[in-house]
Amino acid sequence: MRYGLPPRGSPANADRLHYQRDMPSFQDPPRLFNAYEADPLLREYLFRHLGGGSLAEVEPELRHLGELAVTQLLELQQTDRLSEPRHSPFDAWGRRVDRIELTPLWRCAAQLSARHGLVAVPYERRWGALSRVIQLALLHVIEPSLDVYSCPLAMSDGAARTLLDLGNADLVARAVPRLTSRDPASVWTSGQWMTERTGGSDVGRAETVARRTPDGWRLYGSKWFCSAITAEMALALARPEGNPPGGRGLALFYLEMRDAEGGMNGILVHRLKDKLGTRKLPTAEVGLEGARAVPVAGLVDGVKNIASMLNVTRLWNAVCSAAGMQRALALARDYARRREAFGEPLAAKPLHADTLAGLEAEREGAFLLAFRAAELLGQREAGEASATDLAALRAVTPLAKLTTGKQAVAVASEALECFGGAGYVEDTGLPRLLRDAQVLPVWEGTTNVLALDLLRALSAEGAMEAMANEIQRPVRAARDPSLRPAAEAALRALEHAQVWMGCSGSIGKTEPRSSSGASTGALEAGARRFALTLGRALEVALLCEHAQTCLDAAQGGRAAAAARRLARHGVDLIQDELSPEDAHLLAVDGA
Ligand code: MFK
Repeated sequence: MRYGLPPRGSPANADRLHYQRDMPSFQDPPRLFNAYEADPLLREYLFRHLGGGSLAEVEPELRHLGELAVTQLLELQQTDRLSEPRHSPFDAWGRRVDRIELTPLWRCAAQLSARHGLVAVPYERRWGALSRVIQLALLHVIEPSLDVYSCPLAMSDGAARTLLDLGNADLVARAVPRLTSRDPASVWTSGQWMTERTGGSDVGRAETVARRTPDGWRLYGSKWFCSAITAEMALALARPEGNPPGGRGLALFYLEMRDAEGGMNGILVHRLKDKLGTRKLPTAEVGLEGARAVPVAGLVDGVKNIASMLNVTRLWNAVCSAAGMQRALALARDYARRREAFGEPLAAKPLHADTLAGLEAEREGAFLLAFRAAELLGQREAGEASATDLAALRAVTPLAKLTTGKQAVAVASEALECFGGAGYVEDTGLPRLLRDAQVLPVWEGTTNVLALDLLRALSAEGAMEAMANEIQRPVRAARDPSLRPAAEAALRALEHAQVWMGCSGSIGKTEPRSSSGASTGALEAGARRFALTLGRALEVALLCEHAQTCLDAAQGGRAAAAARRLARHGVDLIQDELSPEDAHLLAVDGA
């Protein structure tokens, strides 16, 4: 189908017809093709991991979703472009109701995602340790057409995982079957209520209080970013009265939005946020005025207890980053074949082709990194992860989130540029790609917060060794001489990262210390460069491994070209010494 059609008979269409009569020629809009069929990397990857038999079982659903993504859903996304969720605090007679009206596509996405088990698949575990990979492959093909309905799905998945991990039997029995239901009529979604005015990254500063009353716990305070406020339940952090400050003094609570009579559970929706992107997603500021809640696992360690949820939503974030890149590139590539400039299609222009090739290399690396994190989580959930795998999962999750989030914004920005002015015009539907990408490095932990999280994760015993193994194993698989330079770039970057962290030789046991003997402050200042170096090294390594299997199966040299190209973009970003001059850059007056 054609991308960018305005609704028939709308004023926009009338304008367009008038415009067309006066103009000598028109631009051919980009077209999208089946999101599964037209993604060779996804197909190769799934074949490599599932083999022909299991892939044949899951392929009809991938094809179906891949088709929906570029037909009805895309059409709805485009015709529905301007609608946004609406909050009605009161009914016509002044009663407080806090009704949220969702967009048509969101209502459709809720049904569709339940029916296709976008949350359920890893809990049904039909494909064993690969169930996560299959769930996220389904997500990958459909996500760019869901208008960020992926957000409530990610949080619901994270809530189910957290409740199961923490093992509160009553809450598991009540919520998990609903969160993982395939029945659109009874399925639940969950919110994740952490952020307060006092802190988004520094969650430990939360001021919401939990008070024990004769009829159970009640929460008082406010939450500042409650995404997908239409959820039926939420996991929230609050400080039981008398607890100490900081993350350890918080406890994790389960609450439901409505009471048994259907009224609000002591929860007020103050307003919806007016955001740069994710505009279909109703994100609310919420007041808690005695909301009934149940402690999930004790009365302390809330931050630690919600970590399972964060790790799942961070994985979703990485897959959504990869999926968004694929959508932006599919549009840009198709447009390059249609759009002529200076006498030939853009695709025939060496500089334009070079730009697209570079973007494709970035997206292939991002895809493989995100799915590596999925493989590891799937192994853990199936009880098949070794201690090394678990350490790798702890590190690869923030690594995948932070690396792919940055790539998603860069690729969306470049892809828009591939359309010239059209990429800057709203009714092409293209600017949304960039706006929605911009949230990916922000929520669920910013790049810097995750870089610090990675440093901490890697300082645990055996963790850096597990990380090193993640990079060395796929590199070893890449035997073809044409892959060696890229594979060696990944290894060199890893070695530099190990030396920089002071881990070379006595991995994991040393206190983090830079190779220059720098202070913890210097280590912290370099954390982002260190993390992105490991992220890119792992992407190149995984691409080399994938390329080798493609070469072995005579599937062509695309993946090998992507590996070489990604390596040429630069892997090692670490700076051994911080320049004392940097202090000048921090001074507002330049002194
Ligand atoms: C498309 C996908 C859609 C995604 C949906 C998004 C919608 C939701 C929108 C939002 O809600 S955005 C808000 C998300 N907020 C964050 O992601 C918070 C970012 N900040 C952090 O991650 C900080 O690092 C952190 C809050 C965890 C720091 O808090 P603390 O109080 O300083 O905790 P600390 O001391 O670092 O960690 C406490 C314990 O938790 C430690 O364990 P121990 O007590 O045993 O030492 C940590 O090791 C553990 N921990 C922390 N992060 C962990 C973790 N364990 C496992 N995995 C982690 N990621």
